[in-house]
Amino acid sequence: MSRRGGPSVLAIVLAGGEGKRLMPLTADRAKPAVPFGGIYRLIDFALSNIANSGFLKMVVLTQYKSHSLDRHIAKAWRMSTMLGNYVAPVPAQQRRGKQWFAGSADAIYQSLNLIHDEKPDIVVVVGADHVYRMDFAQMVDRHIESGARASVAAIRQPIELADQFGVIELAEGGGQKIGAFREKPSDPVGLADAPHEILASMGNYVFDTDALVEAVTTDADNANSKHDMGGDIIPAFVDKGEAYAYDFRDNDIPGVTDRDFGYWRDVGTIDSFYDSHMDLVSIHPIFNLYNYAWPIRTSDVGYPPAKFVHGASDRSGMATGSMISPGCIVSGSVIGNSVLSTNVKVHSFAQVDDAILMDNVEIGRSCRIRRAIIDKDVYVPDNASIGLNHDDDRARGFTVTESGITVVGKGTVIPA
Ligand code: ADQ
Repeated sequence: MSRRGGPSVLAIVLAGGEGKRLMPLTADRAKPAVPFGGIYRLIDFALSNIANSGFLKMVVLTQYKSHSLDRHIAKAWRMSTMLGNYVAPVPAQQRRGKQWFAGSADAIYQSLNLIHDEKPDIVVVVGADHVYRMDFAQMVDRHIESGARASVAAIRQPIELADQFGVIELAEGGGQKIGAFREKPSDPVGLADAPHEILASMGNYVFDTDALVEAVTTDADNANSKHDMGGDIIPAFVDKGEAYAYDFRDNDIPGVTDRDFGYWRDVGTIDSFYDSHMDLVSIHPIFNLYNYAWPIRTSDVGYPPAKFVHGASDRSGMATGSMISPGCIVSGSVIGNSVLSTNVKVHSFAQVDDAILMDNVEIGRSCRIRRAIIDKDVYVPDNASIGLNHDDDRARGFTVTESGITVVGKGTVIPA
């Protein structure tokens, strides 16, 4: 789809990540399908950014445990009147026989037919694992102005995190040309003006179509390659002097204030996932879901409004400092500092604090829940407690992080 007068752009969303560090939330779903913020899935942020950028032709490359991802895309995005049929999930083509799950560059290689069919001028490739707002159209404009064949979105990060990122070193001469790119280095060098920071790749790229096709085709024949965008493809462009960095600080988003300017968060661990939810329910969250100038879209869940009733207790159910999704019923119980996804029921005399409760969770009478994440379809029987005694939590098979967050996996049956 081309913006008026602009180049034609195809957006490819890499959505095959395993998300091992998010276990048990990724036990049977890919990381981009992990529920976030009550009504969203992680992939909604990437897809909303692309749609808001004006790029309505997008394909989502799914590989790993993609069932719930496919379902979500069909419900939330393929049926969307705005996008018509443009969002298409594309499973692995299995061109490599058994070896169908390889790196992200292989996923693009296996789907080259889509690029050949579409014949875009530019291909925008984005990950699906992060929470942020970004206008990719501005990055495409800068890509074209710079004469780059490949552009890499870049953000400063603490040097301790270098081994989680592709680290960019700009070429000498003061421009945005990339001089070196090392994927997850263990011996990073800090920036000249900020020795405790590095310039990290955000895993979002803009390519001239012919250059991308050639790069992934050449890479596919390379037996020494891991077929990884960050590990193999970008370094190859850097070697040829054709890669430029795009500074995320130049990205100007409507409605974004000083506070959330530059917000980009990998919710790749339970702790970061939990913390970003606690940010959402804080008085002045850094990431503002209520910025309608750059809306984050998801499926229309079709549930009735959340409801607060007396139930068996002598006072009404209530929630403070919380986000309560449609379909929830809070009956004679108290919720504080929590995020409730759709269709959650909390019964009388229960107390839920600092928690994330996902779809269809039901909390029985007089339960106590604290600092916990409870995944979908879990029934917590009357009088149970979760998050108050970690030994007890572990004995029941729940995951407890070092920082003391208890995670109950999807569909776990908790004995009475
Ligand atoms: P990682 O996130 O570690 O680093 P990767 O695991 O390849 O890299 O994930 C990148 C994206 O590709 C994710 O959205 C993931 O879901 C998806 N993906 C991975 N393998 C896939 C496959 N076979 N098919 C489809 N999708 C797949 C990357 C870059 C770093 C950069 C960080 C930023 O390699 O250079 O710094 O992202 O977080």
